[in-house]
Amino acid sequence: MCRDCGCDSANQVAHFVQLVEVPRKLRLEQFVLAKNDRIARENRAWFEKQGMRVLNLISSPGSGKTLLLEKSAQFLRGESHKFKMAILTGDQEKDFDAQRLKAAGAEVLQLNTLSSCHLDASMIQKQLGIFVRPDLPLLVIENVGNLVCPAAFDLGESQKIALLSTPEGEDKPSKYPLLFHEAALIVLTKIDLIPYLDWSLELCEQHIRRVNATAPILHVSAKTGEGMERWFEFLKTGKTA
Ligand SMILES: Nc1nc2c(ncn2[C@@H]2O[C@H](COP(=O)(O)OP(=O)(O)O)[C@@H](O)[C@H]2O)c(=O)[nH]1
Ligand SMILES: [Mg+2]
Repeated sequence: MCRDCGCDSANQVAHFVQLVEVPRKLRLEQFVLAKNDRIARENRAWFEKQGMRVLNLISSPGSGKTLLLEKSAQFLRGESHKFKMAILTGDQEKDFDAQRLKAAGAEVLQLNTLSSCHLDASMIQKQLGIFVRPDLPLLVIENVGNLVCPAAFDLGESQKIALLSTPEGEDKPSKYPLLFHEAALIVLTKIDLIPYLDWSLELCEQHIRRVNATAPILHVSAKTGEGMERWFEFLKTGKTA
């Protein structure tokens, strides 16, 4: 969790943290995370009771989360009821992503976090039984674009999915290990750009395997469609093979 960027759920707490001595800072940080974890456990129990699957998509801004979800919404429209998807999309401000996703046919709600750089469990809990409903049994959460704080805040999801786009370079899993360690699936996006970059798939996978030995790695281009069938299969079944 970041202590310097105002990422606590209450700004007053973030401001207060700056005023007190280090051990107290640590206690406050633990308090904020412990409170979030408790709400996340409640969310998880609610999702399990309703038979819902919840994916928390985390990556840098611009790595392709929304385009991947636009293509997913278009694909799932033709599928059976049991694959009906809802999307909660998080950004600090504006509803551009919700507009794009709605145009692609998605059931979507924009969450604006304002000063906060991540979604937290209470923001999700407020939507349970309202926007988040069991008649939409797959919930995908597009987290705020950020490789750090969203990884520390459990939302009650079934799985975290990390995206990494080729123009970001190969080394981000080693530099931001928590997200890539926690991810149940890692999606390498924008593979259509490889010919234009000094980017090595082998090196990128070495960085991933330093922090996560087992998560499946997908290679996709939401722009050209390459590799997307494995992503769609994962959305439907939870399996990538
Ligand atoms: N070439 C290419 N561009 C992509 C791909 N996926 C996303 N983009 C572009 O990257 C930019 C950021 O994508 P967006 O989905 O908004 O990323 P987000 O911030 O992670 O939601 C947009 O201009 C997309 O059209 C891809 O697979 N290939
Ligand atoms: Mg987006």
